[in-house]
Amino acid sequence: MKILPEISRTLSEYLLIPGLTTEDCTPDNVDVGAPLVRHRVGEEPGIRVATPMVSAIMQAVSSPTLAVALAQVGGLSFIHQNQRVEDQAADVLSVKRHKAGFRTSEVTVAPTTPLGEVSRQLADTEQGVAVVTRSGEADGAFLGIISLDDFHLERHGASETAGNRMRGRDGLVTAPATVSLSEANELIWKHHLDVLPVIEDDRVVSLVLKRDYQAHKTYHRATVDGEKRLRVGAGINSRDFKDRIPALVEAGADVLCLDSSDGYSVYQARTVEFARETYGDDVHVGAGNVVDGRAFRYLADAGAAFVKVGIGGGAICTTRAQKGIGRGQASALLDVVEARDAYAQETGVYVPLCCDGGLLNDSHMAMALAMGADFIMLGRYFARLDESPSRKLQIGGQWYKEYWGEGSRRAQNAARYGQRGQMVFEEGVDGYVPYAGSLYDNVERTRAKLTSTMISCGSTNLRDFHRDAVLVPVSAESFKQTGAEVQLRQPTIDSGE
Ligand code: RVP
Repeated sequence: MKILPEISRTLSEYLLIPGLTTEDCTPDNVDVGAPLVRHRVGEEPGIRVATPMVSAIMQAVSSPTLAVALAQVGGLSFIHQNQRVEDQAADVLSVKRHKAGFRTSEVTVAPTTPLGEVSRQLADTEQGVAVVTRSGEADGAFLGIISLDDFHLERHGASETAGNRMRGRDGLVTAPATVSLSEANELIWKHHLDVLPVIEDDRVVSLVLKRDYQAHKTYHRATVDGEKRLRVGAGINSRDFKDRIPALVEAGADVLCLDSSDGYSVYQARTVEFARETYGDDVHVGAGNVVDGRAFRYLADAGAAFVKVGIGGGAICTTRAQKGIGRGQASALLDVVEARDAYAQETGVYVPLCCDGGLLNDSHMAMALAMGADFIMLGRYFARLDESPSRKLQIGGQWYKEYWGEGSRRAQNAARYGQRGQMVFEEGVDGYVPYAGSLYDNVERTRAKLTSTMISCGSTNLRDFHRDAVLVPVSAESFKQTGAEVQLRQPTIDSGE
């Protein structure tokens, strides 16, 4: 037995001391971008994020809808692994179908499809335009397009066919698959188009919509791959990885992450080694969670793409009470950061750190990044938002969204907790979090706060922030003084109302 001399501390036990703010420290100059995967020191990583926020590998959090929104604003989601391999791969594929500015047609019909059916499918998928192919299949020969502007059910009748109202291929402006987004937009404006079909081998590979033009301008930070498709991550476990990894790779997952409450295990090393032996450097597998330097070193040596830090701090987590394992997030992070930096110095390889769980407000995020984390994984934060998959409901006049832990009875994620079959005991709870609106607004606000903190500390990028941040532990007494001391007249912006 050994007792570590330092007390286990949380992120709220520290404050940042401002550094010199110079003329360079303007919001436009601050870059909060971060590496996501291991790389040689001084070289560019294979994947970066412009917004250092990723969504937790949880049923209540990372759906395809949330993954698309988060990638659009520069972060990344990890589709949860507590589902059948085929379902998870389908989720990944549906995110990868979103190309920044290019979109896969969600509705394809045949020329014989009745307008009533076209209208129903467009409404179901919230789309305004359908592709018409000879077979009615997405990979069928392209015949034309039909949009809500091309017909009216009352005027043309629900049984009239799409072929009679579509805009035929001959009269359409189209583009080849090699077209860039700016060229596509040029064509749209020049020819007054609302939609530009992109064609390869007589098939529609994507559509560029005029109404997405503004969106693309807005999402200039989007996390995209070399083909401008949105990036997405996926959770895996150390049990069925030989089936799950190939299916996720095939579906186009950009990065994988072992989903476990305690990642310091030979099973994690074997999973990472399997991926490296099978795919070399092409497939990135993050590992964790860990709370000390030994565990970091073990997973980094095994080839982990990044290492996730945090045990027991999650908003829905009861692991510390149930099993007595864990460590305050600040202490865990500081220990692992030291090991990460020593590893980089010794081997020339930088293994990014993800701070996972227990970030209760935006200042915790700044604190974790100041301490040396490269990016942050959040569950509760994203669960509160419109884009999360959970139910929104009203309780006592207030809006909430459901949020449940992967260790809860509801989630039954036995693989994450090293249990077999039905879970024998729970390590998480099932509850509600106050609804907080749209992901786009919330992430923008969080970025603004982080930028403002970095400006106060005199840093214009996260590398400098890691190096120059000065932190101070706070006493219990001064900790009490961080909140507003008056009765509020109206809700704050952050309460999501
Ligand atoms: P939070 O952001 O505080 O909601 O924490 C999310 C993290 O909590 C997840 O990324 C995961 O590491 C952990 N988690 C998920 N489920 C449970 C549980 O049921 N105990 N914990």
